[in-house]
Amino acid sequence: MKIKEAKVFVCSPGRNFVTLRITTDEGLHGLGDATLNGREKAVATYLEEYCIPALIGKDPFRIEDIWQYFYRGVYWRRGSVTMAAISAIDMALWDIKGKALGVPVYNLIGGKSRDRILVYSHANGKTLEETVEEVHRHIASGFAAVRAQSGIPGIARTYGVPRDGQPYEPAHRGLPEETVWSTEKYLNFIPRLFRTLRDACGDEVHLLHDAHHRCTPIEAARLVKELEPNHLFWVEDAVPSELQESFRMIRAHSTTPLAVGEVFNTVYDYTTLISEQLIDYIRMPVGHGGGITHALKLAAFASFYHVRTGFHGATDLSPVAMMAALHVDTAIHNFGIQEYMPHQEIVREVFTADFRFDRGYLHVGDSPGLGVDFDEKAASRFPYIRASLPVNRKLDGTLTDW
Ligand code: KDG
Ligand code: MG
Repeated sequence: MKIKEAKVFVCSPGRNFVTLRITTDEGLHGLGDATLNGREKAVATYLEEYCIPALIGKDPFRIEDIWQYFYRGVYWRRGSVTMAAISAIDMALWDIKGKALGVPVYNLIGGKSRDRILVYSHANGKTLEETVEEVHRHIASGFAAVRAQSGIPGIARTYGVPRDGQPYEPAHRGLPEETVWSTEKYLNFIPRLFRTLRDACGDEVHLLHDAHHRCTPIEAARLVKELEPNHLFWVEDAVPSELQESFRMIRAHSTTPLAVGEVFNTVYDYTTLISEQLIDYIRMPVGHGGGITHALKLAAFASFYHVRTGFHGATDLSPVAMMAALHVDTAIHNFGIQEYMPHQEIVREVFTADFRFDRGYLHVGDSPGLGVDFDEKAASRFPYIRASLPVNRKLDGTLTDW
C-alpha cells in the first residue's frame, strides 16, 4: 500500500480546526488533527509545503520510520508547529493501519488496560458561590472529577471563566485581546475557594485546578502548600514550566500532586521533571507532542518513575485528537485521568467520534482505526476565521504569562 494523496482542511465550526486526511492507493483514508490554537495556518502551511510532498508514495504502515523522517530527518526539529504537524501525520497513519487490519487503534498498541477512562470536566463560575454551584452541577451530572476555575475578586476576567451565556473558549476573533492579572489577588482567593468546595462537596469528588502558568516558583510553592489540606487531585501548570528545575523547590513544600505540560511537545521537555519525580501527571497533548507514537514513548518513560498521564483534552483539539488520546488512555498502564471538555454541538456537523460518556467515564467504541469521521462538505460551510489567545498584563501594565 502507498500514500496517494494528503490534504489539509482548515475549518471553523464554532472554532478553528486543522485536519489532515491521508489517502492510500487502496482507497483507505486516515485522519489527523493539526490544530494549534491561534497558529492554525502555520501548521497547515508546514504540512502542505514541507510534509505532504514527501509523504506521497510512502508505505503508510511504516509509522515509526515516517515519524523519524519528519523528526530526526529535519534539521530544524521540535517546536509546537513542527510537532503538531508530525502528530497529525502520525495519527492519520495509525488510523489507516487500524482500518486496514480491521481493529481499533488501542488493539495495535497493547490492547485494553482498562474498560473505561476516568475524565474530569470543567466547572467555571464568576464568583465563589457560582463556582460552588457549578461544581455541584457537574457532580450531579455524573462527573467523579471536576476542575474548578473561578473569577477572582478585583480582576475583570480570568482564564477559564466564560462570558455571559457563552461556552468557554479562550481564543477570540482577530488579534489578541488584553486581559489584566494580579497573582496577589489570585493567591488570596484560591485557597478559600477550595476550602469552601471541599466542605461543600465532601471528600469523594476529585477536585482539580489549573494555575495556568501564572505564578513564580515561590508563589507556586505557597499555592500548593495552602491547598494541601483540601486534597486536590492535582494543581496544573503552577509556573511557566520551561524552567524544569523550579519544580524542585515547589515539590519540597507540598504533597499536592502536580500536573505539567500542555504546552510541551517532546519527551525532552520532561526529562528532569520525570527522572527526579518532581511531578505526578504529564499533560502533553497527543495532538501536539508527536502523536500516538511519541505519547506512547513518553508514557513508558514516565511509567518507570510512577508518573501517570492526564492528557490535554481542551476544545481547541479536534475530536480526531480526542480519539487519539482515548486510544492511548485505553492501552497504557500508567493512565491517570483524561481531560474532557465537550465540543459545542455544531462541531458534530463536521466530526463524528466513536465514544460515549457514562457516569464519570468515557468508553471508546470498537470501530477500526481511530473511530472518527470528517465531513469535508460540511466543513466547507465553516471557513477559517482568524482568532487569537489573549495576552495578559499585570495591574501596572507589565506583560505577563497568560
Ligand atoms: O489553547 C489554550 C488551551 O488549550 C488551554 O488554555 C486549555 O489550559 C487549558 C486546559 O487545561 O485545558
Ligand atoms: Mg491547562
